[in-house]
Amino acid sequence: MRNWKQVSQLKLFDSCQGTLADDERGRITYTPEFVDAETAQTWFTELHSGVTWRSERREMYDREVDVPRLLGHFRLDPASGATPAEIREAARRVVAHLGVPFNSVGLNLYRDGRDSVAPHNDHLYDICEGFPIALLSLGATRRMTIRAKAAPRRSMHVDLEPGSLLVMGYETQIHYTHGVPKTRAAVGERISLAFRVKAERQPPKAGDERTFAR
Ligand SMILES: O=C(O)CCC(=O)C(=O)O
Repeated sequence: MRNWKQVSQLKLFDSCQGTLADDERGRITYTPEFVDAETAQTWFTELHSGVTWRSERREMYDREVDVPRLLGHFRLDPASGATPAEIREAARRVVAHLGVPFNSVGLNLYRDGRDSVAPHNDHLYDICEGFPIALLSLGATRRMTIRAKAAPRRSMHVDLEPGSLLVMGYETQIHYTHGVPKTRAAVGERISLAFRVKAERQPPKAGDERTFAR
């Protein structure tokens, strides 16, 4: 297996694919073309126009700010009649591929390079222990930065291409943050589908990195 440093360096110059991490801090895999390019484009177009995107404001320190992207959400247990066919089909494929009973999909729409998600981990009280998070990307490629919270403090930069699937194990949410930084590059719109096995709401667990307005 490649070590972390090799992987992060490799990503700067090459296309990233396969297992990016697989140790006691968790497993991260990247599968380009999980969905073929034509399907990814069709799903992007349909979801872009078909989802009722909402903007949110969140507390950041002592003030409220806009969340810098638009959001959507559908439950999958079972999917309601209002759930777009593209979401149902994407969920079917991701569940079949990973064998994980995802019951929730969060949608993010990045309108341009000013939209982003700040470094964070998923709240551990919000997801079922042991289950990974899967991110399916549609539209423009955006770069995700994944950083270890403690030494050895390695970082990875993964270009999330349309049709790709990034899977982050539960433990990675304890040991890493992930985020999609803003960019000055002229990038098109991107939609991500974040599949999760959601738990009943519980108090925060140790290891949760609480971030706001991400
Ligand atoms: O857009 C992405 O791929 C990342 C989304 C994310 O980190 C989240 O929804 O928590």
